[in-house]
Amino acid sequence: MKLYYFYVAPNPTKVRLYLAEKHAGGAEIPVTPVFVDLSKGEQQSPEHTARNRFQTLPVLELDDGTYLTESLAAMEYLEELYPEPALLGTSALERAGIRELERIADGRVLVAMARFVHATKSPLGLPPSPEIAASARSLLDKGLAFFDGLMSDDRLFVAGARPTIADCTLAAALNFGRFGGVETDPALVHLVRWEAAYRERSAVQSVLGVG
Ligand SMILES: N[C@@H](CCC(=O)N[C@@H](CS)C(=O)NCC(=O)O)C(=O)O
Repeated sequence: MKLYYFYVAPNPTKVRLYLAEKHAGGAEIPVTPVFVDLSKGEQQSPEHTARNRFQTLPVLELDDGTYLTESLAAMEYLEELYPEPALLGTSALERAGIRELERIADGRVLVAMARFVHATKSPLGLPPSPEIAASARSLLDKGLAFFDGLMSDDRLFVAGARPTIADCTLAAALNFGRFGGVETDPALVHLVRWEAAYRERSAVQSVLGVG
């Protein structure tokens, strides 16, 4: 398999974090990373458009030539093939809860963060938009406050005692924010504590420490 990715970009980063966590837990998933330079517009090339008509990253190319073009679909596919260590829970209820947290991290933090960064200091050169920035910031602040409250019980990871895909998505989002000049409000002490501890993990550093 191949994973088409770009450093920092949050959607490929969440899949790379997922793969690093699986690898650290002993899963040998044969995925070759392939760099696509978003800063040069390579996602719009005919080669990449043939992989993904929406011209985005990540893309997971399977050995039979199938392309998976949504980060969550890619992680769920790999989880079904390589269930250990479980990053998506083991019981139906646990899986539902983890999926719910991942979707909240994606919709209310990652997407909001991406909109905010692209409306203020776009690494892709998009024009600034104070209106988009204001609405994205409002959504983002609510999402961040949610996770701060969730983690006020001093849990180690977003969904409890073990890392899951929800950590991958939330960490990828905050990492992109840091890259775009968005620091997490220090008043969100539980979120700040979780992120600092999560970024200390060697699996995480192997992804976030590069680029
Ligand atoms: N829903 C998609 C979103 C993919 C996406 O928007 N990727 C961004 C990078 S984080 C991208 O490739 N942007 C390039 C562009 O829009 O030109 C997923 O979860 O994979």
